Amino acid sequence: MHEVVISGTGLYTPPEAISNEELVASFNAWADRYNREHAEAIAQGELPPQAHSSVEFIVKASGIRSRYVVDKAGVLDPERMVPAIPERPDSEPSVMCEMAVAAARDAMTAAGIGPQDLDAVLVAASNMQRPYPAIAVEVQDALGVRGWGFDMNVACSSATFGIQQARDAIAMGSARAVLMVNPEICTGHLNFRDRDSHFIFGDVCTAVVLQRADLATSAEQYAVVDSCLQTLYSNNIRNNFGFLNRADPRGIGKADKLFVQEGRKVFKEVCPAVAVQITEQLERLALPAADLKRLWLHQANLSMNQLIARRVLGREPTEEDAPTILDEYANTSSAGSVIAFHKHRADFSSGDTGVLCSFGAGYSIGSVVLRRR
Ligand code: CO8
Repeated sequence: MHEVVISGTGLYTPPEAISNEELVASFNAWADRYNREHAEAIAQGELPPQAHSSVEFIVKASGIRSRYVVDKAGVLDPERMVPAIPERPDSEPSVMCEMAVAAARDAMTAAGIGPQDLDAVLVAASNMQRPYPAIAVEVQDALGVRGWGFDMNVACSSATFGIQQARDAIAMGSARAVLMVNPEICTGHLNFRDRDSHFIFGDVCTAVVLQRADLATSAEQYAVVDSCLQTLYSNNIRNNFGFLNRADPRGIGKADKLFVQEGRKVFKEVCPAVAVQITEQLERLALPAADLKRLWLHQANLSMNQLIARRVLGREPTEEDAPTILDEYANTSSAGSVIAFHKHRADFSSGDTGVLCSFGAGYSIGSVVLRRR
């Protein structure tokens, strides 16, 4: 079995951002118009009125202050509230491929490798823009990588599950190095007219190069000490969009199926499960929590992260213990914990250890112990 390291990470951040203030103004303009247009039905109790969203609620409930998006104008237009992303001809790179290639090049530069050093590409994300050909195979072709690639979806845990797939392939000798990339266009599957969730997500792409330790040459390397995955079936976060939607005899003319969740239940059920998973993993590794320098946690909700970090570390966590990026990026699904790792490790010295952890729909939980070489 080969030892495996992360030898580089990359980040592509879309150029446009939306503040809470802008998002709430758009939502409230739509809600006011909706209430005017449906005044009679609302007065007769046939339809519920749409309440205003609020910046204060969003910050207090989630910690989110802004999000990057692939298209700002389409999201903010109260007539539309859907990103405007024109379909491209098959001869052009897909949007997901373009984002993936940008993040991948960043990660490959950091790792000091070229396409000839990679044997595989995994595209791991919550939403794929098409079922086939796999986005991973398109990315592989765009980068000039020989070998193989496939897409995988484990919702918010796609990246940690992807890291374990890459690690297994390298450890067993079926690849020398794997590019694992997470193009997340969450705004494409978010209902911006749903007050409970319109503020939650943003768009981004992260990339991770995993390599056989004896072949890695980059200045900064993180040994993958251990990875632990868990799935627990739950209906509390769902996306029912799928190819059979059009086959439902009652479905014609129905609205798109988008992201839905029972946020409170998710909070209550997922936080303890994550804390137990990390704690048991550390026990199995005989690694005291006090020896951890950092938790790079999934970025869905600030209070969730504080609760998990408190349970794992057994004390009040600082920003250094569990850094926050969701204030700027919002929930970027699988990419969140990788962004935290990408941006918050400059102070690591040889031997310093941290846990990269994701959690989300499925439920799915992935925790990866990383040690700076
Ligand atoms: N503005 C003002 N008030 C609001 C708003 C709003 N926008 N929204 C709700 N309220 C009100 C409610 O009406 C309610 O009022 P009342 O008390 O009078 O009934 C009150 O605020 C409280 O509402 P909630 O109980 O819903 O609020 P919470 O405190 O629970 O906060 C959160 C809501 C922020 C959603 C929180 O529950 C949360 O973050 N939970 C965890 C969610 C989570 O981590 N989910 C993971 C999802 S991501 C994933 O796994 C994969 C997804 C793949 C990507 C998909 C792309 C789209």
